[in-house]
Amino acid sequence: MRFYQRLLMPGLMLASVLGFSACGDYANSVEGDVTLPKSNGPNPQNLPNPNTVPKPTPPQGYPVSLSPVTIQEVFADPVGVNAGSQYVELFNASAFEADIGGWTLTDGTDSHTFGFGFKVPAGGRVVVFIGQSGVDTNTQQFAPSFRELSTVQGSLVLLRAGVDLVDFVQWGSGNNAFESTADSVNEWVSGDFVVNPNEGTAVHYDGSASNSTAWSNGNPTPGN
Ligand SMILES: [Ca+2]
Ligand SMILES: [Ca+2]
Repeated sequence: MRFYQRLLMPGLMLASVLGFSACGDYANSVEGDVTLPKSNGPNPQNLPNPNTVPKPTPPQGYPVSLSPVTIQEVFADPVGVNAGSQYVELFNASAFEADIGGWTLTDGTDSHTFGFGFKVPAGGRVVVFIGQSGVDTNTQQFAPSFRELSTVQGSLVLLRAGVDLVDFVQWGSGNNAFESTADSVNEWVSGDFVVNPNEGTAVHYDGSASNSTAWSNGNPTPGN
C-alpha cells in the first residue's frame, strides 16, 4: 500500500460507516474511480426496505366508504309497537372477510359492541336486534339494553375500535349524535336526512353515495 493510499483509507472507511459522501478538501484529494458505498439510511436489523416491499391492498367495499362493513338497513318502524322489534343490519360489501371485533354500533346514547374476533364474511351480513334478547351468533346479535330508536329523528354510527367513525346515517331532523364528525370524514353531509320510512318498511343503503340519495324505503330484509 502506497503512502497516499494509507492516508485515504481511514477517511473512506469513516465516510462509509457514517453513510455520507466524502466532502471538503479531503474529497477533493480523491481522484480516480473510487466509489463510496451508498446507504438509504441506518438499517441495523437488516429490515426490508419499506419503499420496495409490496403493501397489501386494504379490503374495500363500496367505493364511497372507508369501511368494508357499512350500515345497510335500518328497521325502526315495524307495524304496531316498535320497541322490541327494531333491528339494524350491517353488510360486508368487500371481497374480504372483515374483523369487526371491538367495533361499536351506537345512536349516541346506547350501543352494541361486537366481541373480540367477530368476523363478517365477504358479502355477509349481521343483524343487530335492538332492545331484544337472544343467543348471539355470527349473523345475529342481540342488544337488549339498547333503547328504542326514535322514528321521528335519530342517527346511527359505526365506530371502528369504538372510536373511528366509519359509517353513519341519520333521519328526521338535525343535531343528531356524530353528525358533524360524519361530515368531517365525508361519511355524511350535515343537514341531510333519510326520508322517514312508512310504518312497516325499512330504509336500505345501496352503496352509491355517502348521503341520503343512497337510501330508500323497502320491505324489511333482515339477514338478506
Ligand atoms: Ca310502528
Ligand atoms: Ca337487509
